[in-house]
Amino acid sequence: MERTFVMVKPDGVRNGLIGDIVSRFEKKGFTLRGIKLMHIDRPLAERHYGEHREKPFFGELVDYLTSGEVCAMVWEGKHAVANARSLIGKTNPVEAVPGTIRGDFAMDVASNVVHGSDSPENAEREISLFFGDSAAAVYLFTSPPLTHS
Ligand code: DAT
Ligand code: MG
Repeated sequence: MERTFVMVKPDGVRNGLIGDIVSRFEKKGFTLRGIKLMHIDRPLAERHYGEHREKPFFGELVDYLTSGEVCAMVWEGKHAVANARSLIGKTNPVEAVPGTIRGDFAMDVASNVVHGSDSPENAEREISLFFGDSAAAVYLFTSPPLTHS
């Protein structure tokens, strides 16, 4: 069984989309393994999106991710990474088809409501970052570390 890291971003939390997003993953057949509401700090946001450090939108991306609470989740299932990415839809909501989360709930690439890991390796890295002992964050609600499966 594969795991993936999914996060409802601050605009998704502000707009009341946690329930709908969780529901879509449950109905698809995923198993929820971890969930917490948290406010992430800038170093964690920068580590999470480290691959985009040189991109012109990096500063704006970190501002956005730290602008409010996020809902961090671990979902498990067959081909969890690829199945989650297909539920989420294309990065740019303009291209995300209706029926996907971004196709239904987002307009702009800079605030596209949800994150999903892009590979099993990155999924485990992100699960450690957000659910491991050393996660540099203020937890509103917390759960035991999920680093060891
Ligand atoms: P994804 O989130 O689909 O994996 P990504 O890893 O390429 O997409 O980019 C990470 C996030 O960065 C993305 O969800 C939204 C933001 N982003 C990507 N391209 C952008 C752009 N051209 N302008 C502003 N934000 C962008
Ligand atoms: Mg990505």
